[in-house]
Amino acid sequence: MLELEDIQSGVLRPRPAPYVATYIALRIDRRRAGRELMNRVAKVVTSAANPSSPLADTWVSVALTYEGFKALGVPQQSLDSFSWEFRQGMAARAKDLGDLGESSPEHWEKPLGTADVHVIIVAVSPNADRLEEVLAGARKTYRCLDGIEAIWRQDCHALPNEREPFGFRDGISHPAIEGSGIPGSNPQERLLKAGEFVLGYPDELGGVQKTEPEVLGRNGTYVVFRKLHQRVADFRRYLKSNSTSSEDEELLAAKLMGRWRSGAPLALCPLHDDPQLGADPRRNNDFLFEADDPAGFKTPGGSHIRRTNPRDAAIAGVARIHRMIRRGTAYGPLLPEGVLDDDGAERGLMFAFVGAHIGRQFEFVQSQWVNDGIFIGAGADRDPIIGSNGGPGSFTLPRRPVRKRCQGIPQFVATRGGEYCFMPGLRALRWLAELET
Ligand code: N7H
Repeated sequence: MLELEDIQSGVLRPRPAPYVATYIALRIDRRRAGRELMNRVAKVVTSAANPSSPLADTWVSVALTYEGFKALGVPQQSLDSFSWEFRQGMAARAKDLGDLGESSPEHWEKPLGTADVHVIIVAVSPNADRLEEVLAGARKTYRCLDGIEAIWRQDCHALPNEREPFGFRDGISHPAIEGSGIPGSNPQERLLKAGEFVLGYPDELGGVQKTEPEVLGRNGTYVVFRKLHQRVADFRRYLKSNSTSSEDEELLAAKLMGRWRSGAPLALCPLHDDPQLGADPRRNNDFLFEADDPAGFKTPGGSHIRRTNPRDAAIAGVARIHRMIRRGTAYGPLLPEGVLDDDGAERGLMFAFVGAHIGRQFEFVQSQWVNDGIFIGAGADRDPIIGSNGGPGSFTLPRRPVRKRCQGIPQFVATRGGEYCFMPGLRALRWLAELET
């Protein structure tokens, strides 16, 4: 059984739709203040105990970086029991993640990627009033606490058309987790072992991740935050200049994503959009690839959703051990419909990954599936939507009688910063509050 009352709500619960969200980064200048902060946040953080209650759609979560654990005075033996990638931090992993050129840490929005970011508080709600209410509670935990400094904030909000900045419906596909009480979105996917997403439980490989002491890691998990800027005008111009009509443009967008912008999957409606299907959570993720579409004539092997979750498709490796929980929230203004020139505004997604294995989940997907094509026999092709390439990308569109090669795909997404964090269980927050080192 999963100890839901000890797991933070933000770990298991999909974000509401529509939503508003705020991310706040804190620096701990005094160890004692940091411990008092842990004591206070343990009282405002919501647990996953009510997995289906609509009220629990509003939540506050708290996560710490490795530097944050150090600032609290967590003993070295405990620090060493966390995963290697977490201890390195995201900025140190930049080369492997493809964060090069404009996306490299020296260009990141400060203080992201620096040793100053210790704690990240996230508040999510279906509407602005309730967000403000929970934020007021969250602020009380650190305001007037000498030795805690709020150093960064990011506000996010669902766009007016309920799509992400490129115009696609997002937040559709989620893995189903044994014991969570939250149904997965694909009825054809077997439940995943809880240890894939929460420490202290058996995972798909039979291992159980533990920290020293066990209470520190149990019911907690890793969270990867990435602020990803989206070049919407470039994306639109690419579609336009590689299509002969607006229908053709929409089909190309769908082929790059694996879904129409409405969310309807090509696997279920390959020839035309079906907005009703796209909006129907009982049907819009109910599909596999292999039996029906092994060669990718419907959903190209190189499309964003088939790369990042090949489901049952024949690939080098096993897809189940690379599943991820995602929590994307959009920031910045909508680029008005039809505008093809960049207006200079910052817009994109605060991407959040949740999982117990940063290495074989997030990092693997980012480096082997997003930024490489070898696992699907597609050579150097990268993810056409989010591939980071430092040069023009390419994409293969399986077609009869001959495949089409899309060349010169610009990089549509740039990394503005990010952090590897750990989101402790509620008991662990109290353990941190009571540290005496
Ligand atoms: Fe992606 N987008 O909004 O255009 N993503 N993603 N992603 N993504 C998905 O299924 C997007 C990013 C995954 O199970 C959809 O919810 C954008 C990273 C995975 O079928 C859309 C960015 C990584 C899935 C987007 C971005 C992933 C997925 C379809 C960056 C991992 C589920 C809607 C700015 C390293 C696949 C849905 C499945 C789906 C978008 C980033 C992974 C619309 C804009 C960095 C696993």
